Amino acid sequence: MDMENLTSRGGTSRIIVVSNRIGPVEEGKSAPGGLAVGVYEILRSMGGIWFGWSGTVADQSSVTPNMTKDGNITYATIDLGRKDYAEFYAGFSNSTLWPLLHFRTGLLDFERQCLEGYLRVNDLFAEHLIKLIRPNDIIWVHDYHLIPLAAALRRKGAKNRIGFFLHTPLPPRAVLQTLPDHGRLLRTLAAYDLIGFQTEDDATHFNDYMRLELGATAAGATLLLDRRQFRAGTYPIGIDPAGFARTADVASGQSATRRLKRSLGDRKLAIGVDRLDYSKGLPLRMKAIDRLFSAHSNWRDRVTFLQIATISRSDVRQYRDLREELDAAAGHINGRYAEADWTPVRYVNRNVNRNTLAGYFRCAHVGLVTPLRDGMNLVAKEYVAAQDPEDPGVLILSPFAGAAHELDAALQVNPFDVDAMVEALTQALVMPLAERRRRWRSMMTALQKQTVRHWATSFIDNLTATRTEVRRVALAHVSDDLTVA
Ligand code: GDG
Repeated sequence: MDMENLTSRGGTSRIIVVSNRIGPVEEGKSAPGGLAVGVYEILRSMGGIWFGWSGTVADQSSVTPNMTKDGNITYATIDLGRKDYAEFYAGFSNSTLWPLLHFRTGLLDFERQCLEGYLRVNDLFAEHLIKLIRPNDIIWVHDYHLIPLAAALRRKGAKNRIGFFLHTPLPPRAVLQTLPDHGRLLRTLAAYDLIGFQTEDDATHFNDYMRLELGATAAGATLLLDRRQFRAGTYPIGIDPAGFARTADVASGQSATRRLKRSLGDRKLAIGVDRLDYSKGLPLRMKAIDRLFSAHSNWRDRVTFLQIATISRSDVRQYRDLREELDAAAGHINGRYAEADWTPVRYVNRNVNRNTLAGYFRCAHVGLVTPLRDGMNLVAKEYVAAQDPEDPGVLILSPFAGAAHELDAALQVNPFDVDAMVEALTQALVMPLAERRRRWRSMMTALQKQTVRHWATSFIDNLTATRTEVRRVALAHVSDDLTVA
């Protein structure tokens, strides 16, 4: 799929991607999230407009978007005012929705004022967008910051095809019910034509919530609610495995990776790379590293654990608390086991260059990806793609990452079970080459089946087809009283 294909379907369809943050995130700035990595990859090849927040907090939110062009991507960005930022971004998006969507109701902070701020910023996005879009444009909205955006656009008269992709998990109905006024927010999803999820479980939770909680009815794969018809589907996000493999291969010969290898000597390397986020299971991972050295003292001085944890959302209290907890955990392990010439844990809060990261993955014997809950987890996929096919490392993966469905040849381990993580670590460190190769080949095949390009083209193709398909189903199943907006 590319812009030519879309154009040849009649009309001048452009793809308009909308997300809170836009990419690529510059080095040295805040942590690049998986969304920016995935969407950037796609827009670079397909072309289109990317609308979102510039990342700048100003006195007032922007009155007009700032437009810049880079190759075939046009960026349209707005600054957020301090109040909008605090209520929409730090407040409702990241203190209420993020913990809710990751099953962490105990961490949920809810303020009505923040919900109002969230709805207000979604209206503001719609106000800017409505001036940018043309009737044939296809609009693809990303993630939990923008749930009510299509409803806001429809109120302003947009008739376009609008799709939504949720990068996080969607928890079951009983968890969603803990959000005050949940129905008001979640029924706005009916304003989209297609809603995409990372896994079947997420899509099932959505269907159950819509039917049992809001009274939506199903006609085939189409849901009907508030006189609107929409579809939900599963679109697991992928990476560009061949491209990432090449990057890792080249980077492994470059100075950053060579320096890392030299500093390890004969020791093995275990690596973790995560945004510093409580969904990623970092304190329990540190506990497992601690227990590896206490319960299996033979591994002391023979393994180094490198954890790259880029600072994220540092104006949200839970993230500041987590940072303190991890500083203490890393310090504690090093204080207890370090030798003059061996540091068990290298803990890095800096944002590392993407090529360098690929090189680090390639020389790591073990990749530790142990989130407590994660929509997909691209790091797991990148770690696999970066491996040397002749001598691949071992991925230890939580079953609570969306990626676990495809990467079933990883060593899967429950991250709440510290002893099980220690066992997986010792197994990974001594795993024979034949088994490593067999597991790696199986995982690499899975990655090649579901690339980031496949993710985007299947979503856009299905979104493009929705109206026709929905109309056909509607004619077959329901009275013509229902609108096909
Ligand atoms: C959300 C969902 C879903 C990390 N540190 C550095 C760095 N990264 C890159 C990784 C990877 C991306 O950021 C992180 O993606 P993840 O998928 O692992 O996690 P989230 O940021 O939580 O992403 C997640 C994703 O959206 C996509 O749908 O998979 O479940 O939570 O690409 O490599 N990149 C660089 N320096 C770093 O220090 N350059």
